[in-house]
Amino acid sequence: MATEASRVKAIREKVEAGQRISFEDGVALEESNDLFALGEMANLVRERYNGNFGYYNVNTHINPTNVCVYKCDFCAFRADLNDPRAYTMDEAQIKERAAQAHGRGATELHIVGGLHHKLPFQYYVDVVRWVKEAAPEIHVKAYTAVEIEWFSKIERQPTREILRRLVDAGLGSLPGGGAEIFHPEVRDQVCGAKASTEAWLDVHRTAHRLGLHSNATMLYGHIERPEHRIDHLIRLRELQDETGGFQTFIPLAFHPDNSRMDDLPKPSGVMDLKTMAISRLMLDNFPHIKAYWVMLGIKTAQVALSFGADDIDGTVVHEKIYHEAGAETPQEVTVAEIRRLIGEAGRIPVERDTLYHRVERDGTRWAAREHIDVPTLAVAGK
Ligand code: V47
Repeated sequence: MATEASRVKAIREKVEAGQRISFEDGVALEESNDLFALGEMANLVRERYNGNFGYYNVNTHINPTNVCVYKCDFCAFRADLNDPRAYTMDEAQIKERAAQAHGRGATELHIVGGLHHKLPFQYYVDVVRWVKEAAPEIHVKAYTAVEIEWFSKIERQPTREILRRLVDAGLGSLPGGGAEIFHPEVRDQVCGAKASTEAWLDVHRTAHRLGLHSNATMLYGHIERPEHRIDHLIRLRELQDETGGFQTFIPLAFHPDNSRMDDLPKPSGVMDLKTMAISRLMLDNFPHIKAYWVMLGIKTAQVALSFGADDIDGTVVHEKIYHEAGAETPQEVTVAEIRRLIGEAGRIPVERDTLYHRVERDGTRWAAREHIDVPTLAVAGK
């Protein structure tokens, strides 16, 4: 029987040769405790694609409502219609938030929220329109595939039509949320009521066909097993082979506080770094892997820049989903601090916009420059 060391050595040879690794290889990496070997391999791929750059952006989050028809076990953000915590932002509040973000030099607004029992699709279209009226230059990255599927149900229109209407209002791209864990053994338990795996993948397929870019996520560190994570990554890799429309993958570390799974421990530092590294290795066709500092904590996100990640997201303000679930990270990190952390990790800090154009900045004024191309996404053995 092959030892752990010999299995990792065989995988390392494939990675060095630029060959695709298999489901079994992924599971073997999950079973390995050789964190250094995992980090070294992931770093090789990371540097092959993104050299020594460490990307960040300047963004703000808006969560227009926390009222949600679904009750996902991991979610500490949602509220019932009559819950005293329930809120829905109106036009003035959305516009104020967008104008504030613009005034602070944000290039992106990340908008996601609950699926309100009573709000019509038009409200969600208006949110995008209000943002663009208040801050026309800002890129609107809005609504997860789960939200898009919900809009399609309440509006009785195909997702293509829903996306078209949102694009007409000013939508620029889709965030990667709502993916959780695709495997039915887990999905059915933690969020069985909401958009299925097939529906999630199909929304992104449709978006990519319309020329939109999107991100993808995986919520790890709860009830899933290693093979569920590898299965998740392979399903994303297959869709990316088909469309090429994903930009960034973001592994999301589960935060248990105030959720219905608050008896579970938080994922450990080792799990965070292993998941980051394995994601980089499995997703050989994704240009970017993001260490979302709000979720991971700033210190782990910084170390993750040597474990496969090339991006640490933004200077996020007004984030609610993780902070309700116990994230102890601050609401905002200054640009100077982000640049210092990236530089101290031995990387060259580069501000990017949502679609990975290099940003040139003079205070809060900015301009998007050339696209950041990732050189070799051709992988042998697909
Ligand atoms: O889908 C919810 C997760 C996601 C918890 O695309 C939780 O650039 C941990 O997808 N503990 C939404 N996670 C956020 C998201 C995201 C974040 C940053 C960047 C991008 C991007 C996307 O948050 C949800 C769910 O998977 N989530 N509750 C929790 N208690």
